[in-house]
Amino acid sequence: MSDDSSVSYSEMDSRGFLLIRGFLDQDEIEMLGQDFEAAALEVNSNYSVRRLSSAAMDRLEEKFRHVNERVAAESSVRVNCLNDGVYFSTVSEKTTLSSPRKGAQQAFPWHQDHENYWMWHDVKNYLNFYMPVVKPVLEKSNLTVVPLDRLKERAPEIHDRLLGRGATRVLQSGKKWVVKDDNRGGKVGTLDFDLAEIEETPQLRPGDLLLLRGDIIHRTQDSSTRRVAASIRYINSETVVPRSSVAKGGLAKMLMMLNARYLFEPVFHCFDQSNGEPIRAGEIDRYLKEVRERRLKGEEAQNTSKLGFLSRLAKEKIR
Ligand SMILES: O=C(O)CCC(=O)C(=O)O
Ligand SMILES: [Fe+2]
Repeated sequence: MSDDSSVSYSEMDSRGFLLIRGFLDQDEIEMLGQDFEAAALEVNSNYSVRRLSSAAMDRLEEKFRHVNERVAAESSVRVNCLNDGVYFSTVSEKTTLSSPRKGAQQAFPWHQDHENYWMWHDVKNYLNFYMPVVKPVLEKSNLTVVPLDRLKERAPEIHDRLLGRGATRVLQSGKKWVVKDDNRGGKVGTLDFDLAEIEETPQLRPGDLLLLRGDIIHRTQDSSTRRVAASIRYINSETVVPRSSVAKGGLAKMLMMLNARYLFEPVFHCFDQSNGEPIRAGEIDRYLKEVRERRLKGEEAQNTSKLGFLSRLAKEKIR
């Protein structure tokens, strides 16, 4: 394990992210590299990702647990359940909402993550373990972040509105920057400066860990080199997920959920089985893992029909 005595875990509250150098050893980096090569492409049409195998995640879980304990001891963030993990590559392996064609560069503009916000609701108690696996150039193709303290200093109102939130994008419009609300539609607000003025880009090597809270604004630095990063997600199993929050929202949300219906359809099944009782994130997580297992064995279809999902969404919306 790397020496993390110099890491200030309390920055998870004040800044929303932290960096642990040399978190993975050489064997673990190679293991993830091979796992990436062997992984199938997800049926997600929002972006091109491959999923980590559960064996790869199991091998690293002990290390993650140690970090989560330190985070809990020194900040308000509480996570305890490894939910899922994907590989983000700077090369798109298919046509998606964000990539015009297969083989094109895949770079994500400023955003707070979408799907996890809709699935879990609580993105403060949510961590993204982001670790480059293939990283040819130190100063290129990193993940650029907006530190919470710098955002608060520069745009306190927008900072307050974005805290604990997800499903936004920040897009340039003339001399201003609009924070688009992909959850309900419309905008969260407008910035009169470029986020580049307050951004930070930790220069990552393979095996370094950039740990981000779920509500941090981030983007791909550039996609000029072929970089692959593992992104493993932790949730808090005690979070109560309100059924109405999953389907409620605007058109952008509907489209992105439709593109990732393989993730959301099982969540609705889980609610169906709960007889109207509140469900905790841990129960949904368990069910999703069972579904994943069945899909891997070929016992269940990888995806569900578009029409079926749209009709389900419509029913959920008017419940
Ligand atoms: O790897 C990238 O460039 C984007 C990753 C990202 O957006 C994420 O981990 O949520
Ligand atoms: Fe993201």
